[in-house]
Amino acid sequence: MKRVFGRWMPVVASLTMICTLLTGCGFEYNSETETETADVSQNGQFIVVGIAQVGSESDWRTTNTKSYATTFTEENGYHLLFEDGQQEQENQVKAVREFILQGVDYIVIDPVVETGWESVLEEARDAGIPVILVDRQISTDDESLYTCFVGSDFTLEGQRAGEWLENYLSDRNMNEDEINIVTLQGTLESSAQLGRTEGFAKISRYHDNWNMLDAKSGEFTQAKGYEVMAEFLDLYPDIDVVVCENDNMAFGAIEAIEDAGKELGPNGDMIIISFDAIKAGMEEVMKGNIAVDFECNPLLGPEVDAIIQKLEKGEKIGKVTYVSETYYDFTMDLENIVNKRIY
Ligand code: GYE
Repeated sequence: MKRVFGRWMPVVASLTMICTLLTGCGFEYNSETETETADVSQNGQFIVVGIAQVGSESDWRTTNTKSYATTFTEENGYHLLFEDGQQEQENQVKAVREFILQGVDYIVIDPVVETGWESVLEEARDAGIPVILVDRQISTDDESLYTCFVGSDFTLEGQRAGEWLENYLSDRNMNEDEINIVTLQGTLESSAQLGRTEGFAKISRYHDNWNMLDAKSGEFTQAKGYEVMAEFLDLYPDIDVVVCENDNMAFGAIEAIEDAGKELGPNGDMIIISFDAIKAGMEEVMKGNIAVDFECNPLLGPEVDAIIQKLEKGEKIGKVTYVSETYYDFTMDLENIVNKRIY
């Protein structure tokens, strides 16, 4: 599927400023629009990719953004237009509309939430621009609105977390005990939140003794994670398990638990189950503050690159590709893995 249109059309381009974080990576970080004629593809020399990122709410996200920036370089034949949605769908939709206007070759979206994408994706489809969904999915009955998805299977991650807890409790002869559980959820209605919550519930619903005391969003941020955990500690005097739907919220929760004078870990007052397994998260596993961390791979740039290269050659691609992931817990010797971890 070769679309010459996007590469040759002189476009109304945005006034660009270089994103501080990614200075030197040669990508454009769009801010206010200004009328200026430019051919971002430089006469078809580059494949122009517009990425509508969620925001910069977590370390996972920072690594994910870096992965795009280091993949979609001019050396690799790309020109990258990047927009940070600051956790607002409205900003992402606006970014996609700008990409359409600019006649990019591919639109890549990490959708902040699952619903509300139909009209803008229809516009992209009408313009003939392939849309690749990355990291999070959308909910729609019309699969022709996007070309494909690549990212994590969040429901599986949540389910494996539940299964891990089952095994942990049975290893300690605690499977009949009353277990009080609170959940720090991610951004509500995002795939990562919906999947992890639902996956864990798939297991918890078989255990009448697992008391799901409360669940509240910590927006995937450390500050909010602290706030929500402090609130839970005030409300519930006897929490056994804290499920944090990402590592940054777990870092906030650890601080709140320490400030409340409680002890973390298998021999302490409560344990934390987390998701992402970024290097700093795994270090907390090594310290015993996080009991288990379910890996979520942020290095999605090369995955998207592989898809685009196939599309360029007219090859078939799968509609949904899940990346493979594992988990790390307090019983494992993690030193070598942590030392090699690049994020
Ligand atoms: O777990 C979290 C980030 O969508 C997988 O978003 C991603 C999640 C990740 O903010 O840290």
